[in-house]
Amino acid sequence: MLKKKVLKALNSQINAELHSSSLYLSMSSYFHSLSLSGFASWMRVQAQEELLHGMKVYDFIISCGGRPVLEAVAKPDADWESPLAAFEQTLRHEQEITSRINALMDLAIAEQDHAAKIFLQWFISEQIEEEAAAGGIASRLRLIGKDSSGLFLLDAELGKRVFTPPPAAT
Ligand code: OFO
Repeated sequence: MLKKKVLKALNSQINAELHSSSLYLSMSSYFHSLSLSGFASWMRVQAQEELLHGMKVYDFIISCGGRPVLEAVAKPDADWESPLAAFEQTLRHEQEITSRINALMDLAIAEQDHAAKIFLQWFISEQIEEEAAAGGIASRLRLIGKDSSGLFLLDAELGKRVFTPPPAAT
């Protein structure tokens, strides 16, 4: 059974993940408006992954006998100054999510909630990848600058990312 404080924090994490999903879907729409279909597709995959992260927390709460409680999801931004600005925001956003996950882990440790600690380990590792991906693309966009051929090459590369659904539960 989850400790009350841990349950509250996990519920709040569902909301944060759903907000991440909504933010990245909004960025996907922004990239479509620039005719950057590879960037748009990359962000759409990212939005799908965030939804999965939220569902992972949702399912964990249920498997521990708790009840997930959903809250309103904050409205995402809709426009950015440039592709670089969107990826800089993505990196900042992921850094904030990392802080939230770290705080959740601190809480699980303080509350001696061992199941939550094991569960959160996956998110700790995932955040390393999330920050590296967003930061890497932002760095490449900085190098590309105003070179549109570089931008289109990166667009083609990002378009190759595919969403891999997790194996169905048995
Ligand atoms: Fe769920 O990792 Fe990004 O926000």
